[in-house]
This record gives sequence, C-alpha cells and structure tokens, in this order.
Amino acid sequence: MSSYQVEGAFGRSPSIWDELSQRKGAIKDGSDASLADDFYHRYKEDIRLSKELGIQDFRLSFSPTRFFDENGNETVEGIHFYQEVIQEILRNGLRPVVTLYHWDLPCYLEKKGGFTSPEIVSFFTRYAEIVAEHFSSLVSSFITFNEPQCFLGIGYQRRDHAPSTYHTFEEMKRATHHVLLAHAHMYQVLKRANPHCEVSFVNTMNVPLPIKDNPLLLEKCRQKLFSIPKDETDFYSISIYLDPLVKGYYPEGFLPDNLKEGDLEFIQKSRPDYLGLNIYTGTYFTLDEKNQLVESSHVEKEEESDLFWLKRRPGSLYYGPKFFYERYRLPLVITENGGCYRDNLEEGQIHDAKRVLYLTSYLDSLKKAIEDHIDIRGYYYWSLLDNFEWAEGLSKRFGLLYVDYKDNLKRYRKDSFYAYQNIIKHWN
Ligand code: PNW
Repeated sequence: MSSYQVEGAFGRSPSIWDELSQRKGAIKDGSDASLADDFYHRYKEDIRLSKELGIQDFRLSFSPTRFFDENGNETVEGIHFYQEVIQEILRNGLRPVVTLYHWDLPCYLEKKGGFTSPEIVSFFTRYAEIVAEHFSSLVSSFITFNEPQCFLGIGYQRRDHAPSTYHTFEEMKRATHHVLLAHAHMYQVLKRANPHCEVSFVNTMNVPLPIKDNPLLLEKCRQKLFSIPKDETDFYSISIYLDPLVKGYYPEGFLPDNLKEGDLEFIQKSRPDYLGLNIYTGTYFTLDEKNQLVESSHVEKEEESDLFWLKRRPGSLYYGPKFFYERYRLPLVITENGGCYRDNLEEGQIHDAKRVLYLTSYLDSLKKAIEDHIDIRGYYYWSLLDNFEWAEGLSKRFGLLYVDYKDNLKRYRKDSFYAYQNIIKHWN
C-alpha cells in the first residue's frame, strides 16, 4: 500500500496530490484522499487482517509530508506515526518493506522545480538520513522510488497525475538524472546505517507480449520493452533508469545535460539489491509481412477490467520477469500486481470472480517463469485494501478487502481474499 492512497489524516504538510485534487475535474469521480481508508487510525486492524491473509511482507510507504512542514522544516510526526505502525507490523510477525517515495511530494519542493531541480537530490538525501536514523534498527528492506515511469512520465506529460506540469525533453532527461542521483544518495545513507539492509528501485511497464512462439517476434518484443524515449511525450521507459543503475551507462542517444564526471560511477555503486517490478498488464504484438512489429489491438471481453489501461494479460508475469532477468541478471520481486473490478457488497459478501481469475491466472504464469529459472524472490498483490486510485478516485477498486466508503469505512473480506489465503497456504 502507499501512504497517500490509504492514510487519510491530512493534518500534515500539503503534497502535490492535495493540490491536484482541488482542481475541478482532476479526480474523475470527484472524490479525494482526505479520509481514504483512514489507515492512519485503523492500521492495527489492517495489519491484523494481512496477518490473517498469510502474507510475510507488509509493503507500505512513508510520506515525506509527515517529515517536513510546508516550508521544509523537519517535523517529528512521521517518526512517531511510522514507528508505531512498524512496531505493529513486527508484533504481528510480518516484515516491513518501506518505500520512501510513492508520489506524494511536498508542495514546497514542486514550487522549486520538483524533479527538474538539483535541490531534489539534497532533499531526498536528508529525508533518507532521518529515516535511517530512526528506522534502521526496525526496517531491513527499503525501496527508494516507486515507478518514475508514472511520477515523471504521467505527472510531467500525460499530465493526469500530479503535478501535471509540462516539461521539455531536456528537462525530462535532467529529471531522470536527478531521480538516479537521489536514489544513489539514499542507497548509500541506508547502507551506511545498516549494511545488511536491502535497497531496491521499482519500475512499472506494459509488457510487449509475442502473440505466437517465434524467435524474431520475441526479440522485437524485448527490444520494444527496453527502448528509449523519442521525445518528451514518450517517457514510459525502463532502460533510461536501469541501464545506468545496473550497467553503469545511459542508453545510446540518451544523455542528460546535467550529467557530471563521476556521476555514473556513483550511481552504479548504488545498484539495487533486487529489482522491484510492478506488472499489471501487457500488449500483444505480431509481425507484419515486412517483419515489422505491429500491435494486435484485439481485446477479448474477459480481458477487460474497470480501468482503461489494464487488460488481464497473465503472460506479462511470464515474459516481464524473463526479459528483465535476461537483461539485468538481478533477483526480482514482483512488488505490485493486481486487478481492478467493480464489486457488489451483498449481505456482507463480495463475489469477485474476475479478481480471483486475474490472481490465479497471473500466478500460473509466474510459476512458469520460476520453473524456467528466472530468479523471482517474491510476489506482492496490489492491494490489501480498496484505496484512492489517484486520478480515478475512490471508486476504482483493487483490494482483497472491500472498504465500504458509505458505511464508516468498514472492511469486508472479498472472495479473492480467501482465494489468495488458500494459494499462500498451498504454495510450493
Ligand atoms: C501503480 N499504467 O500505478 C502504482 O504504484 C499504484 O499506486 C497504483 O494504485 C497501482 O499501480 C494501480 O494503478 C500505475 O498506466 C499506474 O500502466 C499506471 C500504470 C501502471 C501502474
């Protein structure tokens, strides 16, 4: 789960998502996250439910807006609140996995240019120092950034995500480099505090899927996955982050103008311990008569979900990990995967057969990847709770637990909750 999507409790400094939510029409269903799931007050119940589900890791994010006030002065609220949450996770025998940035940037930083400004690097370094000082003895698994593809790609271009501002190609490249430098500083700070902790970096992608078994088609799908942006409207790339982090160089044709001597060496020293992959969907491709890659736009009815970009394409959990592992040779964790469907609450039950099918079919693919010796170390379902689905608002549901927004945020176990519980029990 992520702070902004579940916590509520707005008595903190404002973030870019608060600001976007106030713009008329920005959140499609008119909702906002001021209460969300009220995880801020109900975390004990939710952690207990996740223990009942049978998972081992509890992934959450810290909100920087609880560590800094609206002028950037340090506050203690986040330290106190998250220490209580982490203690509760540990008391339940679960392992906390903490993301430091899941999109809720303090507004004062955006006013200074957000990720296009070099100041962002010193901000994240200081933030990581505070986290390291207060949490290193409690948390041994960290993720620095969640999905730059979204917070840069969608926030700065498609612009239906915060901060919804336009940037040129050169500025986008600069922002990319700042994300990597910030990651590297955070990595070093966290490792200095505890050399045994693991630190990761999470990417998301739409996996190009070969429609049939054909080596040329497979190769072209792989190339498509790792292609670089052509201009500022095309920033959904993977290799611009992972090539520098893992291999130590930017892909050819992609050099930020703020790259300084020594930067790449420093970035590569902060190579993630494993790669976090958020894989939800894929797009089918085939070859035309000239052997060019062409999209196959056909969508089966049973592949559709309640979200425009999300088709049920279980093959993405086979080909995604395979392509990543073959290129980067690092252990992988599926840090997010989940289905968005409309749910009906009837007499306390939710028969979400589509979500059950989503989950089981994707896990079948993942099993296949593991059998093919792809080094997959973990799988996290997105998400435990229905929550604030960003620009879509509260009405798009991903949870294994239904949250009744009309009746005091009561939680109900969906059929998918029991299905997943059962899968976990019998895995292996
Ligand atoms: C992720 N896409 O976002 C985020 O990490 C979550 O916070 C979010 O709730 C979840 O997926 C479901 O949306 C994505 O367009 C947003 O391919 C968009 C895409 C992928 C991931």
